[in-house]
Amino acid sequence: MSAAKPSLDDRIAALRTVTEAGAGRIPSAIAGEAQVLLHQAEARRSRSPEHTVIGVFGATGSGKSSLVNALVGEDVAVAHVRRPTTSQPLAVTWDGQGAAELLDWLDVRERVERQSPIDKRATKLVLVDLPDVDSVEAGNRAIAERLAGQVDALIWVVDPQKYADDVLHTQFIAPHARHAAVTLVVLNQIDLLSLADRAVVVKSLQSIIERDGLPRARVLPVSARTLEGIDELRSAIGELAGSRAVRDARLTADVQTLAARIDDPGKTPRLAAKNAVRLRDEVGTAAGVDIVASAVARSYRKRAGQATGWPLVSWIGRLRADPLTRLGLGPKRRGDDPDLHRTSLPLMSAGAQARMSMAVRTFADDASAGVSAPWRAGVRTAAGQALDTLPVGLDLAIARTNLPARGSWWWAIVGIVQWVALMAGVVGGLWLLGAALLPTFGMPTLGIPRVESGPLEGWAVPTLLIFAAVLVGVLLGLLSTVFSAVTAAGRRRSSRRRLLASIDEVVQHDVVAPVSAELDRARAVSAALEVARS
Ligand SMILES: Nc1nc2c(ncn2[C@@H]2O[C@H](COP(=O)(O)OP(=O)(O)O)[C@@H](O)[C@H]2O)c(=O)[nH]1
Ligand SMILES: [Mg+2]
Repeated sequence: MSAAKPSLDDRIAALRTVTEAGAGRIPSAIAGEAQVLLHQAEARRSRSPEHTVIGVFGATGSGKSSLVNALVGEDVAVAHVRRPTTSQPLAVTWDGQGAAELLDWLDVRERVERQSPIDKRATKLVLVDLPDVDSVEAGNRAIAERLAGQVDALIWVVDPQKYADDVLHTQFIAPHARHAAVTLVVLNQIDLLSLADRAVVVKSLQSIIERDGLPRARVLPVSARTLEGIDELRSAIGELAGSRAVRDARLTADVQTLAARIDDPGKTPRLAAKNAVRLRDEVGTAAGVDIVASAVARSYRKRAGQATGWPLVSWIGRLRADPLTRLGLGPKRRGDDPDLHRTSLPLMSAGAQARMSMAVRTFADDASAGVSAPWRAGVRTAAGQALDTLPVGLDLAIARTNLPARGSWWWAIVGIVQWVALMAGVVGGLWLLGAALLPTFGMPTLGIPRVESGPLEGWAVPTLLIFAAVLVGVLLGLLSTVFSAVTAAGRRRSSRRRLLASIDEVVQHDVVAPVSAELDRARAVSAALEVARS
């Protein structure tokens, strides 16, 4: 954070961010107040921000109207025919041209305009004489209360008799304590006090004001009758009206106070990549990644067995269905819509569902560790919504995955060799059979050649052919089994990898993204709160 305090604009923008990003996470009453305040801030700032509106508040008979007259130097307030007691606010404006809209917004209809400023710094001033805050008329009280919420600065007028009145302090002054910087407390009618008593009363009033929560508010002793202290009051008003910072102080304090009442979502941790990986793996397992990967391996081995096994027995394999086809994941045909293609995996079992919910919940809780309760609940809800969509989404993702389903190039070669070997064996067998049987039918004898030298000397060639055929068939079968087992294991691994990549897309979209959007919101609110509060 920079050392410079944020401007009022920054604070208002921050509060707006808080209400927008925090919608649903902030108690609705406070959210409502924030809306009202934002609305009010916008309204005030779009209506003559150069004018300073100062309201004169106080109890019945404290001398508010007299004080306004004394400040103006004419009987503007009392002179007004329709005002036996003040029941409608009256605005005295300087440089009033631009202030009309502002007064409309304040709903102050009685207006008087004056030319010469009460202080040279207060060239653009609106001084509002108000009904009594303790008026027996509820309507009058309401007007005073409303304007206390709208003016830029407040003057509290008290008199020596009622300055300590508890109701005035607890119900009116204390609730506006946050505006101490733009509050003046005027002890009027000091002409009624002896010099010695003045000091005592001012001191006493000062300490009450401090207890109200306004330690820095100035207490000004004046008399609207003798005009004692009026120049000091004019000068204090000039000081308020002359500074932009003062004009912004009221809204700044309102934004700060409201922001302080909104709970900070807290320090939001960054999403840990390893947690997303764990989520993917757990969800993948629940969705049947291992079942499919092992089906890919078994399918490969089955087809390898059919293609490369000993031809006399390998056909038996054909009687069993292919494990991949059984899952609805057989070779894809052109024209298949991958988005419509569902697998025939059994619907997620209750156990798998539980495992998936657990993984999603764990992920949400880990992701929101240290975040305040409503935001944590929000993160959990955002993640929980995925539980409805995940089963179908995951199934489609598995169906969409391009699984290694093709055979290996060497199958055909081994297959041909197996057939050649078998043929050789058959030739050898027929040969021996022919040699034994032909003479009994009176046909010419079939010669059986023998090996003439070497280690196999003396062996009949057809017998050797049979032996060689069996040997080649068995050895090749064994060798192929070993090869295909190794390849199948590789395919199982690569299928797992591809399936998990597909699963990851779904998990990212359905779980990780909503959770991280929720955390981004929390982060935005936290950062904006810091600006609005500082
Ligand atoms: N002695 C004295 N009387 C005052 C002073 N200011 C106001 N008054 C009187 O107090 C009464 C109420 O004054 P007013 O201005 O109508 O009070 P408001 O109800 O607060 O507007 C009137 O009779 C005034 O003349 C003052 O400074 N000294
Ligand atoms: Mg009055």
